[in-house]
Amino acid sequence: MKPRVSLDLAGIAESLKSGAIKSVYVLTGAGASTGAGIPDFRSPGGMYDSLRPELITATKAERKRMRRDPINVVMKDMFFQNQFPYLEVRRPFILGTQQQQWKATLSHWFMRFLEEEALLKRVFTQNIDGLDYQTGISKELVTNVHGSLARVSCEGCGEEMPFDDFCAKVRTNVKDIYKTDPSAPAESSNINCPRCNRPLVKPNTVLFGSSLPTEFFEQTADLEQADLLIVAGTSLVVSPANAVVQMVPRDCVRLIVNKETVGQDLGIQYGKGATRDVWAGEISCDEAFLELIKLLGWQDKVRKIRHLL
Ligand code: CNA
Ligand code: ZN
Repeated sequence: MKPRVSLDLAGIAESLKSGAIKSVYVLTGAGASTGAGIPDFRSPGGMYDSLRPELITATKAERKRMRRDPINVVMKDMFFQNQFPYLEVRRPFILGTQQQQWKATLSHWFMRFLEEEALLKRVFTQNIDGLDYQTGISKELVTNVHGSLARVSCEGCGEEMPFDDFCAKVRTNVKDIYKTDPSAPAESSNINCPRCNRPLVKPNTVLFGSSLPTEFFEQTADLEQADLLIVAGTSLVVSPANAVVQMVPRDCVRLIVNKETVGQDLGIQYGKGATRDVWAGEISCDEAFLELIKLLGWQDKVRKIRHLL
């Protein structure tokens, strides 16, 4: 039986310092990167909010589907039928990545600090922005559960294309209908695969309806060693990634760093009834991790990287 951890941020910090907590696993989502300026899916101003199905769909049926659930933009069968919605919605993200527009936040740096203290066992990130790596965290400690924007390949045959070549085509072949030509009809983006000639070239992100990378299933097996699982900036609605919260042992403490409560349907408990779950409260990921950094006495680590934030 593991030693009892006082169920608040101070108790978690104390257990990290005393060595009562040795194995920390992290599950992050889009909310861990909103502080860097990248919108998430479900917050106000996010993809669900800003989607304009009438501008990116080709048929009535597509429009109906996308209005019913915007997640259809990143559905596999939709992409095979019409690549335009995915490429158009993802375009600012793709080009922003090429221009290295975003910087890692304190939330990303906190994972690196955990590694420095030999506490971090793994980060499962649902994010595709690659910000985790900017901190110099060991690549082998990061699992890109939903793939990444950094590589580009054909969804049909797997042929790879250099990221910059792809970006040049994104820029020249797709009209910026949201900004310059609101009445432009939806059209195919015509980024054809150099091998199979189908227009299925896209960043290596996992479309809904596709299976996750095999590493996810191999690496989640280690979760049974977790003393602490930090869940940061995710609505916990996307499966199977959300199942990570159920794969840790029953006595593993789960720290929820999210500005709203999430995961009740997965057994996360809030308030007085919570036996092993701690919610950092209605604060941002960066605020919560700063609080933890102070409790841990890691302010010096922040001073050293402040010029990078
Ligand atoms: P989501 O469903 O949009 O949920 C985000 C959660 O974070 C919500 O519960 C928000 O309340 C919360 N949140 C937002 N900002 C903050 C903040 N600053 N501090 C604390 N909490 C905050 O996103 P999920 O990651 O759960 O959904 C999974 C999808 C979204 C994955 O497949 C991602 O690839 C995809 N996505 C990724 C990115 C990225 O890589 N940065 C951006 C947008 C979407
Ligand atoms: Zn191909």
